Amino acid sequence: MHNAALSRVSLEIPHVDKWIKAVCRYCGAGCGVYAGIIHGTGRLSPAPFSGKVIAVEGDRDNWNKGALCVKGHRLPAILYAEDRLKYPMLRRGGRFVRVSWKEAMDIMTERFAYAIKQGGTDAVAFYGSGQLCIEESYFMAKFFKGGLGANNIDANSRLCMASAAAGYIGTYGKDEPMGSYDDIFHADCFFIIGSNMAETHPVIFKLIEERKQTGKDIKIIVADPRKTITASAADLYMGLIPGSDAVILNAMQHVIVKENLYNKNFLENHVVFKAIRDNKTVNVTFEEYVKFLDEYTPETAEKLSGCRAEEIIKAALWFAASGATMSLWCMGINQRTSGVYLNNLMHNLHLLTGQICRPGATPLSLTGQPNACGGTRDAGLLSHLLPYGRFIANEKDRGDMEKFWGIPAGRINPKPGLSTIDIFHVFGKGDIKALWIACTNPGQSLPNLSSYRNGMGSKPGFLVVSDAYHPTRTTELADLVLPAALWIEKDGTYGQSERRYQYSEKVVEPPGEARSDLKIMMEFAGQLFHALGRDDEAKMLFPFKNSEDVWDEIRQASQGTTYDLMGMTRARLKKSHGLQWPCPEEGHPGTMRRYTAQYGDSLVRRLDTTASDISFYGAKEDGNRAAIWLRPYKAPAESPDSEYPFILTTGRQIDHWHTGTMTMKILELKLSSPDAYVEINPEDAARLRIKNNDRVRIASRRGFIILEAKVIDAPRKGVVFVPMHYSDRLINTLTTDAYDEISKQPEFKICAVRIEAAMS
Ligand SMILES: Nc1nc2c(c(=O)[nH]1)N[C@H]1C(S)=C(S)[C@@H](COP(=O)(O)OP(=O)(O)OC[C@H]3O[C@@H](n4cnc5c(=O)[nH]c(N)nc54)[C@H](O)[C@@H]3O)O[C@H]1N2
Ligand SMILES: Nc1nc2c(c(=O)[nH]1)N[C@H]1C(S)=C(S)[C@@H](COP(=O)(O)OP(=O)(O)OC[C@H]3O[C@@H](n4cnc5c(=O)[nH]c(N)nc54)[C@H](O)[C@@H]3O)O[C@H]1N2
Ligand code: SF4
Ligand SMILES: [Mo]
Repeated sequence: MHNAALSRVSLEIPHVDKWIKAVCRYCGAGCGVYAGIIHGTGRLSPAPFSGKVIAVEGDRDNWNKGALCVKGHRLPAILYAEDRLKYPMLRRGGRFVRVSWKEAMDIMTERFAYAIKQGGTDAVAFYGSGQLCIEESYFMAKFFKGGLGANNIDANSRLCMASAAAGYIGTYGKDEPMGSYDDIFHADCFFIIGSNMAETHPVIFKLIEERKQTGKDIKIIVADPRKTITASAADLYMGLIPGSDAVILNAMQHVIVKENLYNKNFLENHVVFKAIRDNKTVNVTFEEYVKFLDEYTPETAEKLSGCRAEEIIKAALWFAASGATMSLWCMGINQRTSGVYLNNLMHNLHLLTGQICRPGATPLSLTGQPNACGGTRDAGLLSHLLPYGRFIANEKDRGDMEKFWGIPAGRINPKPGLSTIDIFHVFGKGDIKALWIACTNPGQSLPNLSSYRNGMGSKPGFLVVSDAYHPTRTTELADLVLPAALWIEKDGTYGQSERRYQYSEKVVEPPGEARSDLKIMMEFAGQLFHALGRDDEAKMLFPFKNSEDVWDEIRQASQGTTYDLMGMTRARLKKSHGLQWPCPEEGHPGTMRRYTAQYGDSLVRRLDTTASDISFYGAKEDGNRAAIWLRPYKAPAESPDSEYPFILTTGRQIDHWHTGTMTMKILELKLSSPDAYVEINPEDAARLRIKNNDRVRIASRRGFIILEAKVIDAPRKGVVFVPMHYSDRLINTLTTDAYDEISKQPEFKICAVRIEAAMS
């Protein structure tokens, strides 16, 4: 079993003087860590290292039980990279020059105030990240939506979790998983689809490997068009054609119904059936649902998906008949023009079989970034959201937040703001005149990149970027670059994949004049309000001195909602190894499994007085019942044809993090995965006369790049894979920006390309 990437061995460095509790800053698994610093006074702790972090250890008392992956183990080096940005830099005459913070803030204020005077509050925008702390995300949501009445504020989670969030809301009325990592220890069948978790959530995957090794009859199903490292652990591997998931998921439901393996009792008590007819949502009967599934026979599914009918039947039977089934999915499902439908289909399988709301039986969408859940989703950083499950488009929710924030009724703009792709589109045209990007690198990570890079580089609008490094593929396009504190150079709270909130201490000072994002945000908000002649209001809206003050307001904003964080005081979070919401009172242990009173959700009885045990209390309008949706297969935005005969899919490797600004600075990681490549199946390679390590040209309708070929029996025939991490090979110049019409999440996983040997 693949385990090489993981290590339980801590770096025993003798002269660490103090270990301080924090959280890994990379993936949404959210491993607890301890950072080891030295004082730099003794023989074994020489002065040049004074006050520096020299090691990390996994937190043995946290869910990860001390384990970290290769990236986590090497975290300290990201703090000390040579290209750390230490001072604000302003573009003057085509060059970046160092300026003071005062100059930087004055210019930024002037440009944003000017934009608002010219074009109203729709003319300014903020593009944030699932890697900002909760306090930072909440502050920006309040500043823009409550303070300015400006909704053009979104985050990179739009590229990542938007379909998952919309899927949960559509099915249960509320976002975020009901289950926990603990379910892994109780599950008998794992259905992993569109996730290469051995490389992307390695420590969670390790728990699955441990469960498999208990000697019990544990089944693992992996559905992915590539034979990934994750797939090598599968008892049943389904190498589907990219884009065909809906056919398989509907065919699995078809089999479950035909074989009478569905849970009638559960359906009667907890489920409604829904469909879209004439652009309206309507409730339908179980019989109509069964009729809808008629056409999705395993044989039809075989034709469209490239998986054998027997495999589909086997997957359905294992899923339905196991003692407890847990499914896990990620970008192979979310980054799709049918992403929301696919998320609903995942939930359908659990509701149909009653594989839900008990230990081991649960759907769990894996989140990508360390704070996509806590920050962008829960605290309301996305352009259609308000904090803690409230929506911009909902009048009552707007009223509640206006009252809570003490602002005049009607201040919050009732029209949801632009989503990521549209913000960059409009910025390019000049209608957004000032844009601030923080903690994300869209100059590399947006799809259909060339058009958006042109927009960011052309100068009708003013572009501010705060990042920890310079240059990046985004800072190089900016007018003003602000130096940000990174990871444990600032404190804050993070919310990860299983609703666990964790506080991360500030351990060391940032380099040069770098500041925490929160400090930059607070100062900018104060100055902008001053420039707009609204000093008094600023005092009322932003009474915060530090992140703890913001955290206290956040808890109040969540009070009484289904997220209730009142029990998570800062003092308690400091001592604990994370707490799972809802956690309504100080003595409350947190909630491992939602929607079930028997397994510890205290909100069930409070929000649904008639419930004996399970209640989907988020779906009040449907009588606290979750929805099984009739969701037909939709073809991807682009399919292969004679001109572009291959499907390009893009994604991740274990060693690197997204755009590589951090991991490419770490010698072992850089040496382990130094250059971009394209994975090609041996049969395709032979037909194209391409050999391993040959240079190939790969082109889509939008652009081309030259890469080394890696001929490997991983992608299925007709599919090629390129990682997203390499800043000198921008694979996103090829990808499509077509997006899901509900979630507005783009289809990074599928576009049509042509491949040929490159002239050398
Ligand atoms: N090492 C590392 N770990 C990370 C990250 C990182 O940058 N590096 N980033 C984090 C973030 S933000 C995210 S969002 C997650 C992403 O985590 P994952 O989603 O696990 O990673 P990806 O490699 O993007 O894509 C997963 C798989 O989807 C498959 N796929 C492509 N098309 C389809 C399809 O049509 N159907 C199905 N079923 N599968 C398909 C791909 O072959 C790929 O193996 O990782 C997180 N963890
Ligand atoms: N082709 C392709 N493209 C994709 C994807 C894909 O699968 N395929 N996946 C998409 C997904 S799921 C995601 S999440 C995005 C991720 O894409 P990005 O968010 O653009 O990638 P990161 O490299 O994580 O960017 C984070 C930036 O913040 C900086 N930084 C780090 N810490 C701090 C801090 O504390 N403060 C500030 N101000 N800056 C900081 C880093 O140096 C870096 O430049 O990419 C998307 N793009
Ligand atoms: S699994 Fe994710 S959170 Fe854990 S150490 Fe690795 S990158 Fe960090
Ligand atoms: Mo992501």
